[in-house]
Amino acid sequence: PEVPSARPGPTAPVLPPCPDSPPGLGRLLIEFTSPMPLERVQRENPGVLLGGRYTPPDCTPAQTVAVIIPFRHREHHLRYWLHYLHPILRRQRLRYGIYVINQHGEDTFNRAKLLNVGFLEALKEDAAYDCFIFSDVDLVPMDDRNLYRCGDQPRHFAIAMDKFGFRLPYAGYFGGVSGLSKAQFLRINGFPNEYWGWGGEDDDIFNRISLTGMKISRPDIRIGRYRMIKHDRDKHNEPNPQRFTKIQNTKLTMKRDGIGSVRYQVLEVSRQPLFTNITVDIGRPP
Ligand code: UD2
Ligand code: MN
Repeated sequence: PEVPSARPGPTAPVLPPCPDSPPGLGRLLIEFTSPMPLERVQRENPGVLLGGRYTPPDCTPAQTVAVIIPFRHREHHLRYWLHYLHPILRRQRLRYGIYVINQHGEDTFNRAKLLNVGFLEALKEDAAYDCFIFSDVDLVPMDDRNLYRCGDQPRHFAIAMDKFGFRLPYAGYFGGVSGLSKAQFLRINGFPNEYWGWGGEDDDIFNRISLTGMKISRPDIRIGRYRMIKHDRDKHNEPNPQRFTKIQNTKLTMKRDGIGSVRYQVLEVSRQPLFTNITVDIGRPP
């Protein structure tokens, strides 16, 4: 094999680029029945650094990926997510960090606003992040050929879910797990801050992408398969009755409502062994 011929310094060896299609990926067996203590997940992932950071030891990745998880009271799901995703992301040869954006208090949940906070706070931690993967805490891919990376168009990863019979529920569906480069995210002014409660925010994001002339890229339907941990609707995340009218108005609202207008207060940043927890006050619906 060819050896890279850049001048290696005495302390920093030059590593070859990480492979485009890493070896050893394929279908996975995913189940949520055996208990999953956090201590076990930590033991199984010794290579992960404080705050949930990881860099492949033997190659140089093209991107630095921030995984952003909107969160409140789902510790049980987070343990499964960390158990499955850390080894997957490692096998995918990614340089990454995990950010759990925890909504403080018991006011109405706001998924998209938490994701905006995650984008800004991850960049404050490391300005090198150039790819952002937004994932529900309860979604685990069933095939690790579904690479958690950004491309030249926004990416939708969770396209074939067990709860939808492994089919795309509708053409404009963009929920669950999605990924945008920093430039793509800024181009759509980030995500809406004004969707309180369940639903609609993913469709608004889809509209933003279409309205700025981008096209969604998706994996093969046989690869983009996911399991969702079964759950009831959470308290304080009732379906938002305004969602149907709001998604009709994305064109008008996206210029003023987005990453440029998000207001919040970080209450705590805590670097755990497998993730960084950011607890944030995002206010409440008007
Ligand atoms: C669907 C979408 C989701 C989002 C949502 C509507 C799928 C697979 N996912 O999820 O992306 O568009 O509809 O808002 O279609 N969460 C908490 N605590 C809470 C409430 C929510 O942590 O109290 C987080 C958590 O990461 C969860 C996510 O928000 O996975 C979405 O909420 P959900 O799982 O209750 O909604 P679901 O499954 O209908
Ligand atoms: Mn869910």
